[in-house]
Amino acid sequence: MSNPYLVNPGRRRALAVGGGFAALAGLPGAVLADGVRQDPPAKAAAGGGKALPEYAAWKDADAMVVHSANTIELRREDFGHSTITPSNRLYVRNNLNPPSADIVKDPDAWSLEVSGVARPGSLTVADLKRLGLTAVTMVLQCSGNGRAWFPHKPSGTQWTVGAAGCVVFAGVPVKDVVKALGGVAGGMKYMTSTGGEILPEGVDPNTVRVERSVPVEAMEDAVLAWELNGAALPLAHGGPLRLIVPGYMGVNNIKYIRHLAFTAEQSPAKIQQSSYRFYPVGEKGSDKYPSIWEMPVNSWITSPYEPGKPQPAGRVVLSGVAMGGFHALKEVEVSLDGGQTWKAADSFGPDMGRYAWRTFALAVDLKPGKYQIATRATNDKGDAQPKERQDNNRGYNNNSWLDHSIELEVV
Ligand SMILES: Nc1nc2c(c(=O)[nH]1)N[C@H]1C(S)=C(S)[C@@H](COP(=O)(O)O)O[C@H]1N2
Ligand SMILES: [Mo]
Repeated sequence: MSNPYLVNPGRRRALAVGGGFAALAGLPGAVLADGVRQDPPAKAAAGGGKALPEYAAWKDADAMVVHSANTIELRREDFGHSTITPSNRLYVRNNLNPPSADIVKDPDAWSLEVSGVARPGSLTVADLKRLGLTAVTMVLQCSGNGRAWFPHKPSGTQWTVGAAGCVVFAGVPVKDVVKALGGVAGGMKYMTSTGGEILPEGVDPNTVRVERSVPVEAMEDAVLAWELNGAALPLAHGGPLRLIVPGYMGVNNIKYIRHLAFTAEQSPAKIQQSSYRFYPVGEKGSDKYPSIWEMPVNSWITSPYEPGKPQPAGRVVLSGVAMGGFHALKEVEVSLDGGQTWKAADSFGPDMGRYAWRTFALAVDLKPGKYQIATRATNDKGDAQPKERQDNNRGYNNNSWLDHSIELEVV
């Protein structure tokens, strides 16, 4: 089969697996209006043909790229336009193998240890359910999302845009739990949470443990969640109980949480001390560099997105998702000419609050030609997406509008 796109739509996905970007790589590559060349992400399709792991077998296989058993992303063309990312299309990222599925058989029995409060103790999920209830719609996004575009090829999964979703979590506000336990103990500056994975034997636990600290103020909006998009939180997303820190990068949202601690210092775990730090290429990570906490403003086009397939001339509705990050989204603009001129796009669909993303659209009339479609979001604080990514060793927090732009051929 010489052209993988000349197939009936039902088979498109199957053939696109592992071939979508490879096909694109065969094209000359997009030349921007200002002469900057943007190469397609070379390694993005590397794991595209793998099967879903058992704990995530319920995911929508056609919509996902399986990089590895612990790293699964949503295809750019499968974000949809209904604001909420269905659970079976939400990306998965595990730093360690997930615990046994047995832990979600009786979610109410899962117990959480809480320390660094006036009256430390253990609470089961059943206990937590009696303390309070809230729901928050938020973007969950891996800090490595967009890593595929860093030219120095940082180690780690070569995510493009699909390590993000906008979902609803329900659970108890952390504030309510803290109140029930007499308040945060004096001098505590961080909220530190520990994942419930079984650690491999014979290694220093601090080198592998998934344990993250965030500033104690983050407690204000944090939730201990047992529900995702209206159903019990699945193991793949941290069931039976997960800490949610809205506006913070994915890594701070600890799955299968077993210990919530208010601490004077940040966790001694490697994942806190040296990994997930923003530092220059070629350097070694350490606590002198900023931790990956607050999420930056970002946006990207999700449709039309059919690499290698030209669009017919005439009216086209360009659409995508835009998020303010830690702050609420203010506006999103679209460029058809690689960032030389911009037009405001309309947000549509429900506004689900500061931490959710918004879908946006711009209808345009396009003559035959090649267009470099870029989007640029700005948040309430006044932060706008920069043109260029900010280089850093691990390839975190890529919100470059240039990297996220797409080439659209119109015939
Ligand atoms: N216990 C635990 N929590 C974790 C992780 C993990 O490996 N273990 N990975 C973190 C990272 S890096 C990300 S991006 C998100 C991914 O959440 P998801 O798999 O539900 O999409 O969970 C975070 N919380
Ligand atoms: Mo992540």
